[in-house]
Amino acid sequence: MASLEHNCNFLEPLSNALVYCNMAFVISPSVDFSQAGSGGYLGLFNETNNGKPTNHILAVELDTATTPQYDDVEGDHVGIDVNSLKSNKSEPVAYYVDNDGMKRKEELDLRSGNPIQMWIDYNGAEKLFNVTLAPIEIPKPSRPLLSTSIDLSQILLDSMYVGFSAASGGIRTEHYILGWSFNKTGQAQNLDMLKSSFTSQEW
Ligand SMILES: [Ca+2]
Repeated sequence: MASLEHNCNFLEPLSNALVYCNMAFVISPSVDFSQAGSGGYLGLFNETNNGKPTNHILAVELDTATTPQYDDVEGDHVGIDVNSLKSNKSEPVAYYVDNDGMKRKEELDLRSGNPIQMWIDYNGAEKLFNVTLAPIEIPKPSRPLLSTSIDLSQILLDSMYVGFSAASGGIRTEHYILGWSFNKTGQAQNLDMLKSSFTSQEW
């Protein structure tokens, strides 16, 4: 369905204050987010519309802040959001190592500046939504980090936009989409051609 590379750089030292460097892959019926909040609102929601089925927004968030009111897992996490900042499912940012029986997880650090690739796959027949991550130099792990049942036909409207949102708060940050591909009806084009140029650069 979609594949992207992500890089999030913190430009100032981290303090104990709640800081945000959040990014999300988004499917939305509108590109008007003028009423959306920054920081924990991901540039997608606000206090009033958060959680409402009328949003028709699906997002896969990469979130560096632990917000208790959204039942966030501790630390950097990836979450599948349906109309709400309270994720349907979320996990600390990590990937499964293929050559170890697919049981061992390696942590990923959204603050490192190292490029990360994320694959978002949806099987419409099985209504299965998978999110898989890995460092850019690692091929797609066969075991996804997040796998959950979602009926997208109940969420998405006939006409939708696909893109990204990023938000910061409490600290100056930069977010990079290094490349992405999307296919509505089958496997998205892989980004191997782009990958070779990324890995030859210093990050
Ligand atoms: Ca979150």
